Amino acid sequence: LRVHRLLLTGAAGGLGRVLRERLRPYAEVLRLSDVAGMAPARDTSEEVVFCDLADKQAVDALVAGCDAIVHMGGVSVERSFEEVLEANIKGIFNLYEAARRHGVRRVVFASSNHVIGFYKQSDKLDANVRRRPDGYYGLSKSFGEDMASFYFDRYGIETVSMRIGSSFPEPKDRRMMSTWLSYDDLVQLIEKALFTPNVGHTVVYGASNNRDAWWDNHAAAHLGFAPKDSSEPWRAKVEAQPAPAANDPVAVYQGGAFTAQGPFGDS
Ligand code: NAI
Ligand code: 15L
Repeated sequence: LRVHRLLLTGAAGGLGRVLRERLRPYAEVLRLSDVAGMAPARDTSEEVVFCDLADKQAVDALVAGCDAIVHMGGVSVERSFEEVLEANIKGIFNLYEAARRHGVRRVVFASSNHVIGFYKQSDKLDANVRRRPDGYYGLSKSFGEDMASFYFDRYGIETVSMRIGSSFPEPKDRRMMSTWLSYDDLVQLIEKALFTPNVGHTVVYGASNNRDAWWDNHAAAHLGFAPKDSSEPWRAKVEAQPAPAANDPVAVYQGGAFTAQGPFGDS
């Protein structure tokens, strides 16, 4: 299964650089966009477009001609409200408005575990729990999920919101033993999110098949996402690190350190 032109935002980022390679099989043309520097297009299968997500006109031009969008761009950690407002809140509005105007039917949105970050690590969650964002960043992802819901109900644009845990080459700490999402499993999830019919607005947790899982994806079973990797091979290495105090936010909350960060800048 392939789309003709697939837009990848955040293409210069940590996951964007991985996906630039790994999404090639799913599109005839991959349009890559970011505000940060990107390598030039390697051939006619790539288009490289510098674009600030907060710039409505630029986003409109970016989305024109695309058949689907994988939206990874934006502020990806806790920052001042003003920074988050530009890149993530105005950014996702600009993106959905452009999708509506240009007839894009499917969006894959990089939401985050930080929309539910204030749950305890002892809680087990499915996609229907009340959100408990753990900062301005988490709030912006929460807004993004509502934006996706609204654009489906009003305009029929379908979205899969992936509440990504921690997607890095390997789990780096005890918390990530539960939240880790391997790159292979991320790519599988995006493939399912792009090509499963009739997803409406689906919320799915993006984690590998980790032993001490916090999240239950039964509400997204129609995607058929079946993660193959696990954090287990890194257990000994991670547990060799000094353990945090039992009352340290990194050991208490699902969102870990994000629950205690900031305020930053103007906020
Ligand atoms: P990253 O910070 O490495 O990449 C984000 C990219 O967005 C950067 O290249 C940045 O230049 C770009 N960006 C920021 N503001 C922008 C703007 N105004 N206009 C255009 N581009 C802008 O983050 P990473 O790790 O690659 O994450 C990708 C996405 O996945 C982000 O949306 C992040 O919130 C989300 N996510 C990532 C997780 C992870 O474990 N890596 C976990 C949960 C969510
Ligand atoms: C996120 O949402 C961030 O984008 C990423 O950098 C990690 O901090 C991740 O969550 C996490 O919670 O580990």
